[in-house]
Amino acid sequence: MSPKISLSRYLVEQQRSKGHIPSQLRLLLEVVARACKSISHAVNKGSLGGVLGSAESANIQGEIQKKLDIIANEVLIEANEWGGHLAAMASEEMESIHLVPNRYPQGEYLLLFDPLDGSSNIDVNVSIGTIFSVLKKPDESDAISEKDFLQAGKHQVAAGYCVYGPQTTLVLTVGDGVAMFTLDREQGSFVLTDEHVKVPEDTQEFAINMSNMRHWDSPVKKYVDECLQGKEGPRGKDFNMRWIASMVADVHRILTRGGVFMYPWDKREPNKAGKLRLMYEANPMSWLIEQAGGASTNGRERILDIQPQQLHERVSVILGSKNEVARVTRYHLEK
Ligand code: P6P
Repeated sequence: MSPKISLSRYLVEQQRSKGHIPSQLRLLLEVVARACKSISHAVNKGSLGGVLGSAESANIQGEIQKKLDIIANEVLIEANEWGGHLAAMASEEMESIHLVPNRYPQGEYLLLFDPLDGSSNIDVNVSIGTIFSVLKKPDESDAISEKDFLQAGKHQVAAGYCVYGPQTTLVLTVGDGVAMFTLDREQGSFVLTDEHVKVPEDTQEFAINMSNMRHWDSPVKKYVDECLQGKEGPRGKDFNMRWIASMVADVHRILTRGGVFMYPWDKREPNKAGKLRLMYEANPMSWLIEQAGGASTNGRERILDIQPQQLHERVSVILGSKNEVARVTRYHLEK
């Protein structure tokens, strides 16, 4: 029986062997992991903890907040304020950035997060999760402002998510592949369960909200129609479809067994690039997918190359098995 490798030991040994997890970043990742443990505990209580249902408030996105959205956001802020590793934070649940209070030392990192993604699934006991992205504070800036966050996803120094499902699993990259850690509730620690996550280059499974079909652009319609034709059609093979309406759960399935996830631009709100947010949903998930050998585009360009203009800007997302993402992207570029 090989010894259990905890998250802390993994980060120390990665730093010792690869040298790209400075102590402040290691502290940041351990603090985020501890916050995810607290969020998992609150999520797992469900109605017994009085945390289900709406908070009777709306966020910057105009979405009704669930009680757990606010709890998760507060847990992440309180956990990260005092450590001296952060200069500021940004959250899907907060309109503007959150500066580390002056009473605490300032660090060199910026933390962005969707504290509880997939909120529509909370009350029906379907997997949800926390998504996080870490950037470095620009050296030249002293007073941190929103523009310091507006860095392309390729500049992330760490990214990950914690999925609260049958297991609570933390999935992490610091730019040297993707590792998965499962929460051992008896020990209270995350234990390494997969160190070299790889997304199969091909797949027979696609994920999209089919109810939006009539609003899609033609490249997406062409791709999905070919999948639905199965082995009698141009793809020569049958496809399966999944849609959990929780990006963390859909991405976790793709990291585990392959697939292609699409939340593309559609005609419902033509002035919006897409539904998902670039900075704290698409960028961290895209880096994880690429680090595991997959691909991620907005239909036309690599998501990690997109220069953000606004903190909460949205983006069209096509990510997963490399060869499928290449096909969908090709259909967009041919249009
Ligand atoms: P729809 C959850 O609200 C989310 O942001 C993603 O996690 C998920 O993939 C998507 O929206 C689901 O959207 O329109 O299918 O409910």
